[in-house]
Amino acid sequence: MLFKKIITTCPLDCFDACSLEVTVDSEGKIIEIEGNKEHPITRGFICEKGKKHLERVYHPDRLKYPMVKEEGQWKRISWDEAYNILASRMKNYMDSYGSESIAVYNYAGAAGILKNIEDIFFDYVGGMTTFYGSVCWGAGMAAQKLDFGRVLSHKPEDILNSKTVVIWGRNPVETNIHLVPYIKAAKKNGAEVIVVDPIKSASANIADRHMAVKPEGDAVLACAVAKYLIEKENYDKDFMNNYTKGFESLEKYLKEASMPELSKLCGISQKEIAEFAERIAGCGPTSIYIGYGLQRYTYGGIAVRAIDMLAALTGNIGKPGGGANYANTVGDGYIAYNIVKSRSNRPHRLVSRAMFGKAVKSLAEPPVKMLFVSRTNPVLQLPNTNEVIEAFKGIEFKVVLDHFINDTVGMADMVLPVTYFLEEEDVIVPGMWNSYVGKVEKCKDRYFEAKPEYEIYTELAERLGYGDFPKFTEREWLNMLLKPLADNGLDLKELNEKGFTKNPMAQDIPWQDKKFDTASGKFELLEPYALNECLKAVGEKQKNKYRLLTVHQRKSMHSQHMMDTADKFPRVFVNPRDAKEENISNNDVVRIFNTYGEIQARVTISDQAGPGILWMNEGWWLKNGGSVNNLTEDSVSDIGNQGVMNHCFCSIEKG
Ligand SMILES: Nc1nc2c(c(=O)[nH]1)N[C@H]1C(S)=C(S)[C@@H](COP(=O)(O)OP(=O)(O)OC[C@H]3O[C@@H](n4cnc5c(=O)[nH]c(N)nc54)[C@H](O)[C@@H]3O)O[C@H]1N2
Ligand SMILES: Nc1nc2c(c(=O)[nH]1)N[C@H]1C(S)=C(S)[C@@H](COP(=O)(O)OP(=O)(O)OC[C@H]3O[C@@H](n4cnc5c(=O)[nH]c(N)nc54)[C@H](O)[C@@H]3O)O[C@H]1N2
Ligand code: SF4
Ligand SMILES: [Mo]
Repeated sequence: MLFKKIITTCPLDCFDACSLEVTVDSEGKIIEIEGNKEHPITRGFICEKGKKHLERVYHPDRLKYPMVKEEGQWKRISWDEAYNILASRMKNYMDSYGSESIAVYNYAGAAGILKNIEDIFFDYVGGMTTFYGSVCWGAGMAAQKLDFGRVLSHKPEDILNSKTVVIWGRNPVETNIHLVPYIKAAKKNGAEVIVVDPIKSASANIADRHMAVKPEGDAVLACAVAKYLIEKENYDKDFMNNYTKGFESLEKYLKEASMPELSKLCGISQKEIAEFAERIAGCGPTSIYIGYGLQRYTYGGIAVRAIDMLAALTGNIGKPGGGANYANTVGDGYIAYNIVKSRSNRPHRLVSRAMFGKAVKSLAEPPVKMLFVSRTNPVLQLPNTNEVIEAFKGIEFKVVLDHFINDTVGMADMVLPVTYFLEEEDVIVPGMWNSYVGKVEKCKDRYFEAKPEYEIYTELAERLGYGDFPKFTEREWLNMLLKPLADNGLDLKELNEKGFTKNPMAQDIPWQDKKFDTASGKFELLEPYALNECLKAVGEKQKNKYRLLTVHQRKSMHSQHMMDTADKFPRVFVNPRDAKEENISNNDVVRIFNTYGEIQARVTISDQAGPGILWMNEGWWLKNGGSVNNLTEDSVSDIGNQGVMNHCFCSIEKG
């Protein structure tokens, strides 16, 4: 039998953006998916989710046809019928209530740039209800934009120049597996690896030191370390005096702060604070890898700004082996998403993503009558699930584009089956860590009647009589979208032939010239009043006895790979002292509840987190006892309109 090998790229919302080698047999069936050994960053190994693409693309439960719900049952319809229903509903709602009665909710479930056709289409229509803000990384993005002007990371290999590596609220062993060999190599090179996380995570297990900071305690810890270094005069005076804005007032504020109070607030002893400070300031370059869990809090922006401040103070900005590495949005502004002119020039009505439930419910003029959902599972993944469900119930017609019937599709009136990346041509321009652009190649024929989004929206435009919406092929769309990157040197030939190529906008060591993209051109330090507000709030007494942290897990991308789990209930990890106090044993089923809702979960007693902290993985389906977001608050962070899902308090009791 003859086999074909095709190079493509994993589109999951991941730091890594792995290059994949797909083996196809002579019948056109995919028989294996492996890592592409040629890729310099992802180097031939992939995670179990990457392997699982094979199972999911041929999964018997995959959606085969468009369907509508009639009396609670899904009924197959043709694409023709689907378009007619969508076009006539859209026209009716726009005529009777105005275009804002149609809402469009999408997210990052698949990373191909052509997947954003939906935004291009609805920007073209104009005047819809759409969503701003983030449930992922928004506070930290806003923070680094304030400090640096842009959000950039050092190239992965630069970690080998570090003498200290701080993994701050990030869990690469689960979420960024290709960073791990680099961390291990740095360690072999003599670097000390320190993990700062309330949970003794899998990444803490490969570190030399774990600092169990209290949840929301990062800004406080960073202040304590900065205070120590300023008082010892052990900081980069040249950088602070010449390349930053706002140091004088910050220095004064930190000098006046009380070290014993800071130490108590963040849960790290003064001895540990001093050791950490000496290590990151006095032993050669320190790279900091900042994660996203620590900014899903009310003061998430301040937390990241305070960590950036430490990178500045210790002279680790623009230097080999340094860096405050949060994300690497090198492609931002270089993809031509604005190539189609709006037919109406109407701006969208914008609603907060993290407050979806209460915000959508409150919209009156006009109310939302129709909702498009794509590349996301908002019923599970948005904060305050019960409010999201209520909002969904109030919307007359909901259509979801997906591969499977998940909890969001379950609440919809129509579902459209989309192709899997293995059936598509696309390009991925990663922005989290890996800075190689990846090609997505067709490896197999489409599954039953599944269609790619670009085709769905082109055909819908036709039904709506929008004659000037372009009818491009995949290749034509991609060439147009990539033009700004190509104009800046993207090697399209290499991309098409090898399946990946370096993003020409990527930098090995950002900010080497110490010229920042801020208004002042300097690194802008956080203001004492904002810091003060954060410190005061963190010190306030919490409402319920337990904090709940919901973290990402290796075996699933959010809810996607939890579809087939055999577990009847989610797992909750409880500290032995709390378990004893609540009279809870291993494997007991417990109720976890607060004012937002309740879930049932099965207990694992573990001392990975200290007393008072419960933790679970996110992504559990309603059929498994409930979304973890049944318990989370739908409000936003200080900056960046970020959901605050880790700012969560609850009670626990036996089943
Ligand atoms: N409590 C709590 N909540 C969280 C988080 C947390 O840590 N704690 N994390 C947050 C974060 S960081 C994020 S990024 C969000 C993620 O939130 P979501 O993006 O909603 O998460 P997923 O479960 O990955 O859902 C993606 C959906 O897209 C579908 N999909 C995959 N490929 C395609 C495609 O090509 N086309 C279409 N149309 N659909 C496709 C998948 O089948 C799946 O249903 O969740 C957030 N929610
Ligand atoms: N396998 C897998 N990989 C993924 C994902 C996935 O779902 N599964 N999701 C992808 C996406 S969309 C994202 S956004 C990234 C997220 O990647 P990460 O940021 O690495 O993961 P998180 O689980 O969001 O949070 C990281 C850590 O923050 C810690 N944390 C929580 N609160 C605090 C705090 O107050 N202070 C400190 N210092 N730490 C705290 C948690 O305990 C956790 O260990 O991962 C991506 N990669
Ligand atoms: S999910 Fe991430 S680590 Fe796994 S194969 Fe895809 S890109 Fe690679
Ligand atoms: Mo995310």
